[in-house]
Amino acid sequence: MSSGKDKDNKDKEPAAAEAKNDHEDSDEEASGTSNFSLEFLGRYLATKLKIHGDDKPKEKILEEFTIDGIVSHINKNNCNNIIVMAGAGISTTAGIPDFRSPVSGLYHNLQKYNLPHPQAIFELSFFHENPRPFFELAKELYPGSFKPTICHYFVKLLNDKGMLLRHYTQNIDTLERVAGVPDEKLVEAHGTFNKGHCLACRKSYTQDWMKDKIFADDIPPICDDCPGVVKPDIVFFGENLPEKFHKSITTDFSKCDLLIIMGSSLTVQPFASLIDRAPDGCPRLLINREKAGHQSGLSLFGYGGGLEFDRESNVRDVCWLGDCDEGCLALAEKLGWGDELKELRKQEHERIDKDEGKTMKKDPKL
Ligand code: CNA
Repeated sequence: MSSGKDKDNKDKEPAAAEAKNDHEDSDEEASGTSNFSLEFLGRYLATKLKIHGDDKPKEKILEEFTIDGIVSHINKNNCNNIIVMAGAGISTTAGIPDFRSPVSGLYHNLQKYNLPHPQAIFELSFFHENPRPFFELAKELYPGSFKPTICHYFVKLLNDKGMLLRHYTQNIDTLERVAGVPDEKLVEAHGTFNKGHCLACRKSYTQDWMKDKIFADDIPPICDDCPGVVKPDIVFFGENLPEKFHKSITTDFSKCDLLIIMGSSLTVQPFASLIDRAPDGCPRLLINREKAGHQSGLSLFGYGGGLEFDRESNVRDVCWLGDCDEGCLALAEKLGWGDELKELRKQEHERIDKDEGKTMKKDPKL
């Protein structure tokens, strides 16, 4: 990840943007302003300003706006530059809660940490004041206690078949790595528990070092060389995104021949805006429990942007609503890899249980 030494503020936007999004949500609720009226206002302004980014006639790219349409696109075009964008929803069936799902989401279960507000647990300013809640939560969610899901193995299979250009994940649980997605194909946009650094002298620490400290309740872990606190390299609100993220997005998206987005509310910037980097001719498939990305950014102002599956002008976007594992399995089955995917998951879970002897919290069955 880009180090905390780099004080370029450009990347502080993500945290600010998310905080702003959340703030805007509550304002919206309070004032009763609906997405409809915002969209209406946006389209009205777009008409007045003569901005018609969404109106230009476009060539239809998919035969149908379904998983079948996506499969036909893959087969006809021999897609081998597929980009996957993933969020917390691909890991919920492994037993790791996401942020925003009602009842089960982390934000709804943080009362015990007595925080000023839920996001504070991932805010650097609060962490400096009181790092304990973050480390208590880290203990609950620590990598090594969970097994990858069908989604993670689907991405691994895409790579094995030479079809994956890059997997961009917002997740910090390292399950892509556990599933065998190679480092060069992986962009961990919000960092990872894989490594850590002393916040004072920047000395680097391994995951095992941090894990030993955290599980021995030696919290917060203190640097061996100075009195600084050691923090896993996960990106907090107010921190820069990893350099690999910025380098990869500049070259990857122009090549993308299919974008698959799964398990994300697409509310955290700049990650969410990556959907707009896919070229015009590139289909985009959302696999999620709820619609996402369709009312984001400039789309609210009738100026293109965002996923288009709800718009009459849609030529390329598919929304598949349901469980990510089921969506990936449906896609794999239609590609003729259903059994291979199930077998890969079974064998890998057996291997993890046997070789690593880890005590897993859940073994979800499809
Ligand atoms: P989010 O905002 O919590 O959204 C998750 C989305 O996934 C929601 O739209 C859910 O409806 C959907 N969802 C949840 N479970 C499933 C499922 N089984 N099948 C289909 N859809 C499902 O999370 P995002 O990833 O969009 O937000 C980005 C945050 C979350 C990043 O900064 C992450 O670091 C952070 N996060 C990561 C983890 C993890 O590493 N596993 C866990 C919790 C939060």
